[in-house]
Amino acid sequence: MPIEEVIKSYFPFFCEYSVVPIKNGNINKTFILYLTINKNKKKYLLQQLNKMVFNDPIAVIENSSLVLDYIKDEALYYLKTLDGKKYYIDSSGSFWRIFNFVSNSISFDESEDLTILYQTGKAYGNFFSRLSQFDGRNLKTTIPNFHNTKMRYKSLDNAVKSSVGRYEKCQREYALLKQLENHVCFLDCLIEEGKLPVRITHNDTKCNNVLFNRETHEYITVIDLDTVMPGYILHDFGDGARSICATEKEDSKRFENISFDLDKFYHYAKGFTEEIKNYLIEIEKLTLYMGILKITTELSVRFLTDFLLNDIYFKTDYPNHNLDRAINQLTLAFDVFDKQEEIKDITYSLLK
Ligand code: GN1
Ligand code: MG
Repeated sequence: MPIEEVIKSYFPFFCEYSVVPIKNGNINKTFILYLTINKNKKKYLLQQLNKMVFNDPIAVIENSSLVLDYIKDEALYYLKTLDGKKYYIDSSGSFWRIFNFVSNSISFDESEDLTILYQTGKAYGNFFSRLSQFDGRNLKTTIPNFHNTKMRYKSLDNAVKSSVGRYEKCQREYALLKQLENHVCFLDCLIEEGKLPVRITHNDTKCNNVLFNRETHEYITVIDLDTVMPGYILHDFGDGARSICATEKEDSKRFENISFDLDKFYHYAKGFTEEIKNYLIEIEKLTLYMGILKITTELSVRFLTDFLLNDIYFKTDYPNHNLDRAINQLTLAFDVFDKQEEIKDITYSLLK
């Protein structure tokens, strides 16, 4: 059993173990690991990294370790194997790691609770501000062009050309996404021209990547540091907003109910901007809100591309899953597009 092999490399003297898969994330496989060692019951988080997505898994571990050490986050840490490594490669070549299980913590896929919305913004804003002086030259780019929306569109166009049998099912969605292309890709041109400063960013600021104290609902820590890399603040702001301010979850098929909730947004953005506003330069303040439309559209583009390529990237539960996700995010993106003025006013007033 590979899992037993993994556990033995960390804990040679365990008596019993069980693993419970948890459904968080579309890329890696995650389990809660229950162990009994000397009659003591322990709980950990076990993960198998997706090597197709992260083709340099050691860089992923090194980046996240550097960042965790720098911000002195004591809530979350890697366990080490008996030979002192923060990962284990099993006999079939799979890549594993174990984290502590953050006690008394909870995460949310969605929330109406204003404290949670505000605290989500604060958590990611604080993460950004704590890294503002970090020397990013030591970080590797684990996924190049991760939030390069222009490149994501190119990949979509290529997938349309090469797809066998699936383009017919998503012509409407493709055409709708093309309508948004220029409205978001001009930001990548600004980036190419060096107009936006490179920062150290999280790059996957989904609402369920924040752990909260179960009772107080204050944030404890930000998790999933796999894509911490040099990047741009509008992407972190936008990804968090698209995920927590939507009225339906990312996997919902109730498309008619999907919209961008401006009240939720106010609370999320308040938390985020309070933490970051003293660190931003003018052009970052001006473009911050545009990250929401960019990342929402980009995620729809990514889901649709993966659908056309027969689901090779994101985990899926059924044949049209990626298409449904693409429609979900596309619907949200068009609502964000319609609400751009309000979103802008809220963001600018909070940044004053
Ligand atoms: C993936 O696996 P997870 O949920 O942490 C993806 C993100 C997407 C997200 C959408 C490395 O993140 O970019 O926003 O799915 N991560 C990667 O749910 O591609
Ligand atoms: Mg992730």
